[in-house]
Amino acid sequence: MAAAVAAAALVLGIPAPSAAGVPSPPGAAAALPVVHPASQSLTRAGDDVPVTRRVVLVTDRDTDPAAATRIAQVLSAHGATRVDTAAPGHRDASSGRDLTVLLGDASRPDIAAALRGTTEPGHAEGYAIRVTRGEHGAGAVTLAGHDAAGQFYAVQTLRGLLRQSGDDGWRISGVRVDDHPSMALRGTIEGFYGQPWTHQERLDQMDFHGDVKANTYIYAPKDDPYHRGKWREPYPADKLDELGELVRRAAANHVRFTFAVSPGESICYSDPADRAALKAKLRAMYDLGTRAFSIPLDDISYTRWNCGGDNAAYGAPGREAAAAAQVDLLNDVQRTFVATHEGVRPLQMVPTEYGDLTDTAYKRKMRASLDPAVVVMWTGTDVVPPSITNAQADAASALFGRKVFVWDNYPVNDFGNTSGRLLLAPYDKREAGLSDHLSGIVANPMNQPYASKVAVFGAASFAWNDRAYQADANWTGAMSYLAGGDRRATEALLVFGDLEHLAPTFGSTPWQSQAPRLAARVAAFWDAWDDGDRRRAVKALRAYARDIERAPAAIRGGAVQRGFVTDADDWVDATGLWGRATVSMLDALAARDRGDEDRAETLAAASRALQDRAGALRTAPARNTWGEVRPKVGDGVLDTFLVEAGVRLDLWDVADGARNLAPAGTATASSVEQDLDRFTAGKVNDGDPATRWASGYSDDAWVQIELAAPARVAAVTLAWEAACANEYRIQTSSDGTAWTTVATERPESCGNDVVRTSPGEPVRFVRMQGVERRTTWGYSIHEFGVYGAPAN
Ligand code: LTM
Repeated sequence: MAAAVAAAALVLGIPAPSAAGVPSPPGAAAALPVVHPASQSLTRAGDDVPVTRRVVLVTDRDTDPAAATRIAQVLSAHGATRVDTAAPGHRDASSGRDLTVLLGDASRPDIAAALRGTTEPGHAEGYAIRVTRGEHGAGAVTLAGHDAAGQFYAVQTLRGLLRQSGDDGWRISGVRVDDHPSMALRGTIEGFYGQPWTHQERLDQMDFHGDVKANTYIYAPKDDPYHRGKWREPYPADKLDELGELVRRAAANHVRFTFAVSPGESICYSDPADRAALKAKLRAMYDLGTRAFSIPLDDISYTRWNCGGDNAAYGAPGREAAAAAQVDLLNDVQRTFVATHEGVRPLQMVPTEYGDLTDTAYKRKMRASLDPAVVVMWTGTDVVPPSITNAQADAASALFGRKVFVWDNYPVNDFGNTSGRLLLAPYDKREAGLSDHLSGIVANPMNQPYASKVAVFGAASFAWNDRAYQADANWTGAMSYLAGGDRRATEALLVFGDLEHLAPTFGSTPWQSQAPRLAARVAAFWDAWDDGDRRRAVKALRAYARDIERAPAAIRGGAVQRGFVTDADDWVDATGLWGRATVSMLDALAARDRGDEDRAETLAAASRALQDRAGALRTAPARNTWGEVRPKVGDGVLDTFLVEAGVRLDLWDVADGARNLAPAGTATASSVEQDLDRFTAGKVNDGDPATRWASGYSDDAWVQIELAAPARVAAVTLAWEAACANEYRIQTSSDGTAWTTVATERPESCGNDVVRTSPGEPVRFVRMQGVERRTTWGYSIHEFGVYGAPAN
């Protein structure tokens, strides 16, 4: 007998459906839908089929309950007013006109017959979909899972196959899909320092993981005291209740809640009581339903023991002895806990040497003695690697004697170089083919869970199908997902995300650049401006600046997930101000170009006031370990543009309308920090705000530009890195030998300095001569601008 499940079945608190696929443009009926993660195979099989008001959902006892609940929810949100369930073979008078959905195991006879040539999945977590149209025009959708997870993922893909067709309601693309994950482990490790996510945020993340076909969430928040410092102590009852709810919510989304406990700061490896305490902690989580466990041993000292017993058991402290002690513990947990408890997956661990490719006594001991079943994590060639290649993954796997499991430190923002940043660039620079060399990838997210979804959406998509992954298209898909498919909000998020694109490493060179879309527009602006095509230049950049200005309203307009808006609130505020400042400055340039000097001055002053307001904003409350800091927005691109535009206005009548002559000149310096290629003098005039010159560690260091031809110089701009000067001089010379000091500066803070000079006699050389450093490092400058006019 058919049973109505419809909307009433939505009891799990799963969020309203949103785009797993990017909406197709109108009129593109026959175009294949874009689905994230990309399916292994998705081809057109026939016409699209309508979602009818009544849908018959055919299930049996092997149908995954989570998949059944989700499909009912998806159909109800896309035009079905009634979803009736029926058993296979059941016939119902009206079903000939209604959409029929077969959901279940691929081996079920009605499903196997309906697949009609669509490849049977044959792969863990795999599934097949076949959409067909019957004689009466009614559709049939077959969702066939290799296992329960496969059924659930078939439903997730179906969300991306829905498209609205005018007044006609919703349609399902007439496709055939054959899909499975490329990597067995996909998802996140909540492994950052600073304020852990809240319980509600984690529940939401479980639903999100289900949406993006991620099957792993590792619970390892560094600042949960019971995870590290108080690892021996059981969780208090209320916390345990929360964890239990989380485990259940994870299971309802086919996510393996993976419980991690990190005893390395205080454990006595050889002490039976400590081992028993550790296993008791795991056992409590097992009793809650957890079937996956991890013992991270990162960020601990391995050159001292926590007890005298370990000295007796493993010898004097050192790399090899530390590995021996860790192996002893891990093998014990794997063999006497994991292997003896029904359904538990192989133990995971994070080695103390997790972020390099150097063979050491520690790694040799690990690969020789660690139980082969234990899964080993690795962060790449560094804590935050600029990229991960197949060759590196192979090398790491060889070092640890098994395919490593990547702990990807992106988009985590708990370290100094991320201060004031949301990391919203797409997941990128991981080589296609890594699925052959790794056991999986989990992303370590930001303290801001909703904002992390941009990168995690990409990481999960990459892990599902690395060979088909396209960073840019996926980025749009991620924003569309956060915006519930709303086009205007999606566009606003892309504009906003571009301004939060910079992704730092632990070193001085970011691995993702700042605001690449804006930077390209700014470069085009100055090209057109300097070519004399000023109106066109202003029109084009102003349109984008207006998009920046209006992004906050679109982001806060209602379509974007509330949690994202909360996470990004301070950055969104700052974005609005920077956008207005940019529009105002462009209007000032346009007014000056029209000859309206007064209006130009008023508008430039308004822009500067807005820049000051934006610069005065602080993130509050601070979830991160950085404390209260300025939310960074397009830094190095937006602020640099505004400085340059301001200088151009200031110098309008000076030196025939000064322009930046530095890029055509040659930079040299007294010294380069550790003679590193990435800090050479040429970085100050390469036009790239992400690069920088850094000097040796002396007060009298200098960097200079030799101009292409003698010029009258009206201003110098310096974009300082954090290692700036307490005092410096600007000097000029016609021959590079005899120098004249034209300005002495004592800046209050490290930022963008604009130094006006009197354009007197033509000079060939302009120098920043250091007098006193602000830090123990040298001097460091991103860009050195020389504004003037060639003497001839
Ligand atoms: O990366 C690992 C394995 N451990 C820690 C993380 O907990 C931390 O979030 C990241 C980023 O700061 N760095 C680490 O070393």
